Amino acid sequence: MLTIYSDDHRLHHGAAELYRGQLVPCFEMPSRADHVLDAVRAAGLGAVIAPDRFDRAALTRVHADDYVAFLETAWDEWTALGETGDALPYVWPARGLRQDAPPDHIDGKLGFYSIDAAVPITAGTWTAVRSAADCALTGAQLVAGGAPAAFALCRPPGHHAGARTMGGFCYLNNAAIAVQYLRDHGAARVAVLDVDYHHGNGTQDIFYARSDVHVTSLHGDPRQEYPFFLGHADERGVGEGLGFNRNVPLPWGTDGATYLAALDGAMGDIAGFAPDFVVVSLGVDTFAEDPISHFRLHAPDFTAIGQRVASLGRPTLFVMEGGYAVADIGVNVAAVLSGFETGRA
Ligand code: Q9C
Ligand code: ZN
Repeated sequence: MLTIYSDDHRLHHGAAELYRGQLVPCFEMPSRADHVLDAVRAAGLGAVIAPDRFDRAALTRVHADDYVAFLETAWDEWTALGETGDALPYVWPARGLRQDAPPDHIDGKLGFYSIDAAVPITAGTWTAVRSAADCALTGAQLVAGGAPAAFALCRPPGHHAGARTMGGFCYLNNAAIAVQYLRDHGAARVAVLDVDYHHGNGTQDIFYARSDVHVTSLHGDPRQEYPFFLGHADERGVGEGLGFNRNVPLPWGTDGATYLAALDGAMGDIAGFAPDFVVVSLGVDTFAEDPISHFRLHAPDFTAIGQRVASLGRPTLFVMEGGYAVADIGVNVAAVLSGFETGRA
């Protein structure tokens, strides 16, 4: 399968994030993508190509126009204050505060358009974010055109970004943008399978009231784990979308066997939906050595995940999400993709 990748991701490099009361170097760093690219090449998965440039309109099919405008201008508004470091939010419209009155000042906007502080905006963030979305869109274009599979090596990741919110290292929801592109180019039904360690709150929220997109997420139980405020098993969708969202929260310490059994339990639902395409939000932060996560998967488990996805027998777009054990990310991603290729054969 082809991999779609842009060097533009390097332009996004936050300095620090809050971690247990301290400012520490951002876990979501450029070298993550380098390791994935190296491993994809070493595994001989296929050529690596640059993304095409897509219209801004492909982004606003999923995200609100005012939110995209915020992302486009945030750095300039920040530097106009004389600031030179990263832009970070520090106040949010939580319970008891107004959510219907976007502020004018950049400090207010940063909080209005975010769910947490793990989203530094730097000089090159918008360029990197836009190119990551282009990678996902190029992958969607490939599978829409008949390719059996593609891998969008997106950085920064996307699944925590909602229609009008950034959060959890995510700005534009690359997977959701790709799903909507597929719907706009002939697909009747698209299934999302999110195997990142964290619940894909943004993806869930974007498609929650829709029956044309089935979203399944396996993740750390939100009673114990980020994002804490979405991802419970009783979230099944709303209105027309009722029955088209499935969450499988799992406890800290979940090992490969338990994880794969849970995945098997969800596969019938996805197959029964008879999707025209499958979009996999591919995080490998379920790895045993991940520094911010608490599952215990190893390389053979990632191969098995790829084989399970292949068993669906549908054209599949893999979209890179999380994974922070930097030296191992590439091997684990390549294991999923190789498992898919052998499972398909
Ligand atoms: N500051 C993805 O895997 N922060 N995002 C955890 C450490 C949020 C993870 C606390 C983790 C977000 C795409
Ligand atoms: Zn994650």
